[in-house]
Amino acid sequence: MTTTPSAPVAGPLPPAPDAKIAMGWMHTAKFLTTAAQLHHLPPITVPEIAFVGRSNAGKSTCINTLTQQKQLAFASKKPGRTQHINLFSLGKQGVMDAVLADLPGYGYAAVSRSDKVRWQQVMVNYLVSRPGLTGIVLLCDPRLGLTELDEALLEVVRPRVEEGLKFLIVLTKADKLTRAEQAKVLSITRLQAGGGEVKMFSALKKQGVDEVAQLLWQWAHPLPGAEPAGGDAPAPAPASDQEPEKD
Ligand SMILES: Nc1nc2c(ncn2[C@@H]2O[C@H](COP(=O)(O)OP(=O)(O)OP(=O)(O)O)[C@@H](O)[C@H]2O)c(=O)[nH]1
Ligand SMILES: [Mg+2]
Repeated sequence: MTTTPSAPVAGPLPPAPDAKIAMGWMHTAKFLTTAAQLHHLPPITVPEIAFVGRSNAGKSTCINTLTQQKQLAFASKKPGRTQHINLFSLGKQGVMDAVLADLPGYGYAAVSRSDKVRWQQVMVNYLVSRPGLTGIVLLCDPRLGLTELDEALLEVVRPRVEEGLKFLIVLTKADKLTRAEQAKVLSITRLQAGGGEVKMFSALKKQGVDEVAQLLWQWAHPLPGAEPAGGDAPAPAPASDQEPEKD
């Protein structure tokens, strides 16, 4: 079994904001754009935070819960629902200061081999080379634990995490576990995470929501002088008012 990279060393985080501030900031989320291929993504000059994980892990639902918007990201009982990289802008008063990226999940059995390989390539390229990528949230169903595919992803991002990319494992669907089961899976995953951050989360029970929002706020608002992990210092840009694509 491999372990995740150690906690990032990129400089201190700012103090955690009040939960209300973090949740208010999250609520400003707006659909920005969608792309099937990496080179179709616009260049982003603010911190970008990617949500990755197995298909059906709860990525889109987590984004909807954090942003307190029911249908911002497409969530579905049917795995493989998210097939594009969808970007959402965040920022008060229309000034974009961060972007959330909802990525298609991996490990969905019903997808053809060639589609799987194509997607894995897009995702690896995204994780390795996306400028401005500041943090990765790896979502994981605690009933499955970290699978081989999750561990392969961790290996891919390890060099960037060592350079300061922020990293958080969110164990979703906590409502499906008893308190005792939650405590057990948390400690096992923390061991696997090699000291990296792990949080329990339930969209249904709103468990862990404030905590994750506060951490993402901290990632996106580095202390002045701190080196951004993803590239050049972010410059505020106007948020887009574009509506989500209906499908
Ligand atoms: N009970 C419970 N169900 C959840 C929770 N989060 C997500 N789900 C359910 O899990 C299923 C998959 O959720 P999605 O958010 O679409 O998962 P995804 O990771 O975006 O999936 P892909 O787009 O296929 O990669 C849906 O039926 C959700 O309602 C949770 O916290 N509790
Ligand atoms: Mg999804």
